[in-house]
Amino acid sequence: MRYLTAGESHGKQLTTIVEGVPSQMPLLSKNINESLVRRQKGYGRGKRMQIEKDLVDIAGGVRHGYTLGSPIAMVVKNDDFKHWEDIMGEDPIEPEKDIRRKVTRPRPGHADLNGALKYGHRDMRNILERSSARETAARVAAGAVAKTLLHHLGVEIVGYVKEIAGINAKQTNHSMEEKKTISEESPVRCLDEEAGEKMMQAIDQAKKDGDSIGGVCEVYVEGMPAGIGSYVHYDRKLDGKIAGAVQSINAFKGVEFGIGFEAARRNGSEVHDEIAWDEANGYYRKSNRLGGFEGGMTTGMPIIVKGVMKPIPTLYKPLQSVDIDSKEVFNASIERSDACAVPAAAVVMEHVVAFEVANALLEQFPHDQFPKLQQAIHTYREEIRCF
Ligand code: EPS
Repeated sequence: MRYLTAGESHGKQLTTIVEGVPSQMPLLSKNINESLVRRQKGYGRGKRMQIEKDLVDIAGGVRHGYTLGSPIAMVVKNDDFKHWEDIMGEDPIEPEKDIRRKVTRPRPGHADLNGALKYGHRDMRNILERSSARETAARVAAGAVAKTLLHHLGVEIVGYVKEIAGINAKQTNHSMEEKKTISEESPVRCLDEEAGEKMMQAIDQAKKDGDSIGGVCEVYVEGMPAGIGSYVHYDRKLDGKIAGAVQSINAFKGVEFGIGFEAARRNGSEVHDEIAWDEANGYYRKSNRLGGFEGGMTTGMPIIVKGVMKPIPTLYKPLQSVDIDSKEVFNASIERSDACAVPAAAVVMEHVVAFEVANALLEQFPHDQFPKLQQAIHTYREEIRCF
C-alpha cells in the first residue's frame, strides 16, 4: 500500500489516494469519518476547528461498502475556503488583492523560510499553506483505511497522550477497550484523569500567556503476530518505518519504542525481555520493555511507541525574525493558531502507525483479495504458535 495527499490548508479540499488495498475489504465512509472527527477534537485547539466539519467523500475505489482493489480516492473539503476563494484560487488575481495576505516574515520553527529558499517563493503563504498541520486530516483518512484493514485481521490500535508541558500521566494497566474509551472521554486524550486536569490548566495558562505547549503521545498496537518486518536489510525493519512515519508528523521531534532512551541508563539484564512459552499462546515475553520489537521485527507483544511533539511555533507572543523583502528585523507574523495540539496529534500518530503496520502485513502476505490475506495471516498465526 502507498498513499499520496494533496491540498493546501485554506484551499478547496484535501485529497488522499491510497493504492494497494486488496479487493473485497469492507469499507464505509463511517469508518473514515469516525477518525476525522476524533482528530478535530482536543482541548487547546484554536478557532479553525469550529469552522471545519471534516467529512470524507469517497470518490473512487469503493463500491457497495467493499473495496474494489483499485486506488481509493478520498476528499475532505475545507469549509474555510469560502473565506479564501480568491487568495487561494487556482486562477490569477490582481496584484493588489494578492498582496493582502502575502507573508514575508518567516515564523521561527515553521517551514516558512527554508521552504521559500528551496522553492524560490517570495510569498511564504505558498509554503505555510501546505506545511500546515491541516494536511494531517488527509493522512488520517489514509490511516483510517489501514485501521479498518487491521481491525478485520484482529489487530487493534489506539493513540493517547502521555505528557503535556512536563505533566506526566501515570502508568496505567487498562485493556485495549478501556484505553479507547477513557482516552475518547478525556478532553486531552489522557488515560490518567488527574494528570489530564493539570494538562488542561497548563493549556489555559499557555493561552493566557500567548504561548504554546508540546507533549508526548503514545500509540499502542495489540494483536500483531511475531515476525512481521525483517532484520535482513535496513529498509525492511518495521520499527524503522514506524519511526520515520511518526517523525514525519508536523512538529514531531523524536520517537521511542518501549522504554526508549531509558535503555541507555540500564544494564542489559534490565532491558531485554525474557522468552517464555505455553501451549495455548506459543512464545511470549515476560515483559515488554522493548516495546514489541527485536531485530526490526515484531515480537508478538504489543507495539508501544512514543512520539514527542514540540510546542506549535505559531505564537501570539511572536519571536524575532527578519523580513525577506526589507531585511528589517520584525516580530514574526501572527497567524491564528492552537495553544496545544498534542491530543489531536495522538490521533494522527495512531493513524500513521496504523498505515505502516498494515503495510507490513501486506508486504509479508501479498494478496490482491482481502479474504485470502485473512486466511494467510490465520495460517501464519497457527504456524508460529506450533513452532
Ligand atoms: C495550523 C494552524 C491552524 C490550525 C491548523 C494547523 O489553522 P489556521 O491557520 O486556519 O488557523 O487550526 O490545523 C488545522 C486546520 C487542522 O485541521 O488540524 C498550522 O499552522 O499548522
